[in-house]
Amino acid sequence: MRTTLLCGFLLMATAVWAQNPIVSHCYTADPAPMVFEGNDSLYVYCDEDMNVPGVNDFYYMERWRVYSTVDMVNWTDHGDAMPRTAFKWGREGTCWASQCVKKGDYYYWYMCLSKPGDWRHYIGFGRSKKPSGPYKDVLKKPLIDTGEGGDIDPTVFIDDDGQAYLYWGNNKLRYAKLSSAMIYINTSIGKNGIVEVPLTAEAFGGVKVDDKVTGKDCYEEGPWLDKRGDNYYLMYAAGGVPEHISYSMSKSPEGPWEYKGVVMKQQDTGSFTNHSGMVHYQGKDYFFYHTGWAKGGGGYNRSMAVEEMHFNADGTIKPITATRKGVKALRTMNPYLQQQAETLNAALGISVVGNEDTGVYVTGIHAGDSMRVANLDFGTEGAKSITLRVASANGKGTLVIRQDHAKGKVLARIPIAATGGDDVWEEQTFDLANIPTGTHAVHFGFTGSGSANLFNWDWWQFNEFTSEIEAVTSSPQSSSVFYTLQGIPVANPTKGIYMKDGRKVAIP
Ligand code: FUB
Repeated sequence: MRTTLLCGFLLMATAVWAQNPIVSHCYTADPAPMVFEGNDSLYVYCDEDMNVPGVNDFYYMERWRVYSTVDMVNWTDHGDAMPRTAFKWGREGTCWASQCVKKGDYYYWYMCLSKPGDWRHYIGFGRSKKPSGPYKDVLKKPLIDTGEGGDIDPTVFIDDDGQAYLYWGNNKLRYAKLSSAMIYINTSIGKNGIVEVPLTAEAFGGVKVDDKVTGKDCYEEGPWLDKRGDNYYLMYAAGGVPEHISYSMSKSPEGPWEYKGVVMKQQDTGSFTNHSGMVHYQGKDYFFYHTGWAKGGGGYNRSMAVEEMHFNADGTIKPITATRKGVKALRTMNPYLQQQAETLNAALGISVVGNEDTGVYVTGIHAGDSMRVANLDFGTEGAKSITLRVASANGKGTLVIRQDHAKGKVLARIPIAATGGDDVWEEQTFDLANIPTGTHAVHFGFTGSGSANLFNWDWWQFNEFTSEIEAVTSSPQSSSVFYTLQGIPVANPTKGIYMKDGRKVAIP
């Protein structure tokens, strides 16, 4: 009995702290993290492993996806930011690794995919004015085509002098300098602008010939080029398959590279590939990689994960272990602000899609599905109600909101009435049966009948249980104007808390 109790307690503790994988409602691979100047969020670009019946023994990837976070534990899914079909020359199911950078007013997302009738990959890119897209193939043809294959896994890095470098390659490592407009390569170096990096033991720890590794290590694929201080880093998937992550350093983005060792050794994470990226965010360094850890996951159904990374005084990287625990939240989430339903700590069963009218929203909701949002600070007074923006064709779904986890205290049981269609959106406010106070995760569970989507969900917002808000919300307000909490109309509100449409809103 004592053992059972202890095990239960440990399991619960593990569940509470497990933050990896960072996305669990779909399979995400080849993470490329990025922080853009002037933007508070950390973005991760990736490709989506798709679980397609009959295609179980290889990759099938039809799109790239973008996620962002401000707290490292809740991740906003930005939907289908770049479908394969955006590349008219692209082959079905071949959307592999990518990385996005910003230059000037544009975001440039470099990725690799095949052409119809051809299994070789080519590097192309999408351009957008927003980090979450939509991205367009402005070149309308591959940017990189060596004619030899292996043109996969682009990493792009803009040096302090503004010069952008593109590295890539499987079993060969190549680089090119991008033109200042980022859409061509500078042909003045290497062979037509492409330089092949010698895969020597000094540079990569060993060499691989005919799949046999001689020496301690070798370059395989998935390069990541970055810089900290005066040091340039090249991380890569290493050692053949199954892969681990190793790295080399240099004083120049063009090398020569010096092998420095293993960053993340091969571990049984359920994925025989690994693919890494590093990023500095809110004073910490983070290492992103992928595993087979999501439910039903494996080598072709991978999931992104993150760990904190640390450097030694000489710039070398301290080895990192893949953990289920992942990283700690950087801050709490405010439940009294409108939060997108697709901002998730974990989810099962649901899908995230988007369209021009609604933007991104949660759909594919069925009985037994669930979503979780972590670290909501309800304050001392707590929440009295929740407002949802939902659309439902059948009105057969019920949302059960629980505190902390799937078996936690029920905060509300909300039948979602039919709104007239899956695209007819309504804002509905429901009182809570229990008042959450302090900091908690919230578990959204779904019950209902039938095999059809129960409802679509755009956003939610808890409403605070305070007399101050009661007093303000009861004052008459125009529907289109922001007011200060004292009731003074504000034409162009800046950062702060305001009243709009009779509700308290915050402009971050
Ligand atoms: O995702 C497909 C391929 O698997 C990537 O391009 C490689 O880096 C490996 O992760």
